[in-house]
Amino acid sequence: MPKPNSLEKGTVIKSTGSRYKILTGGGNVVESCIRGKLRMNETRKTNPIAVGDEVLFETDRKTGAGIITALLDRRNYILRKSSNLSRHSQVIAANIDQALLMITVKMPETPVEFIDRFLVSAEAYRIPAIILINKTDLYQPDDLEKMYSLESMYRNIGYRTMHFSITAGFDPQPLVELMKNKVSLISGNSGTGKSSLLNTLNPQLRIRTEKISDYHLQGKHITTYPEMYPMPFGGFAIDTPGIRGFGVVDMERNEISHFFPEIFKTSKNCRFGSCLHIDEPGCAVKEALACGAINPLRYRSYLNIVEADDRKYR
Ligand SMILES: Nc1nc2c(ncn2[C@@H]2O[C@H](COP(=O)(O)OP(=O)(O)OP(=O)(O)O)[C@@H](O)[C@H]2O)c(=O)[nH]1
Ligand SMILES: [Mg+2]
Ligand SMILES: [Zn+2]
Repeated sequence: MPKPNSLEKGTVIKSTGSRYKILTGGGNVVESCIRGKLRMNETRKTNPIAVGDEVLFETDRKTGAGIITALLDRRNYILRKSSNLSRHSQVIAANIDQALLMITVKMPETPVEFIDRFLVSAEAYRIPAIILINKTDLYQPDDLEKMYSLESMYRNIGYRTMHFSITAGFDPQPLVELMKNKVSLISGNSGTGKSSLLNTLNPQLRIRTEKISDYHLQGKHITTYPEMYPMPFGGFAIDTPGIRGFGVVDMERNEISHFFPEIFKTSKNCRFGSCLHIDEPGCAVKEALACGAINPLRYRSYLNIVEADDRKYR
């Protein structure tokens, strides 16, 4: 009788949907696939196992390849839908300490609604989110004005923001302090400099980066699969492909406001407990909007998510 292969525990550091790289406790990296039975279980998710997942795997004695046999309980995870109306969702990463959203005011411009959809998801999965604004070297006075007003909008709500230029006069220290000994997800639209940041923090990495398109002023989707990298100061960072749109997942209409902290706080004073803050009488959110206490950009993002949700039920 052949001896059964021994089971080992490891962390998924790369996932292409069919092939996985696993980091073992001993620091080895094992190329793996996934046992068929495991794959069947979760039908609505395009990827049953994601970067950051802890798994059990067997090693084939002959080839040295791993076979994932079990997914261990997740401490947390963050999901997105590829579009609002899509029924399929994708686990972006699991077991993360924080999500860093890298945005740019131009080259490319990150839309506020994109930021807000990301923040809503992070709130929904209770993952602390921090906004990083990159490419300040490119900003003219009007761009800088826009940047400061974004920062003040998000700081007033309670989000931490930082701004810098990775390629001009970058001081890594604030990021080192932020990311030290933590698992950080780096997210954002294509071309904002996510991979560049990780190359700068860990020069051994040499992750591929590419100039954005001159014509569309958009990134070219250079990073194609999420991958987790060790950081020299302790901890890991997960580089992810630039996302086009961020669909929020499975929320009831009356739940969406819970993930806009300032709207949620204000909504306690609405006349009706069921208020959706659209056109109900005695709506404290509409009042706060009228007097400038709630930012109209945030309210617009809120409405767009509620209305996208509306379409789902038609
Ligand atoms: N001017 C300027 N360019 C930058 C800065 N940071 C990164 N870049 C450039 O922006 C381009 C895109 O950077 P990447 O790191 O590939 O962007 P990414 O976010 O990883 O993009 P995807 O992998 O497509 O999602 C590269 O040409 C970088 O050199 C910056 O601070 N200022
Ligand atoms: Mg990249
Ligand atoms: Zn209301």
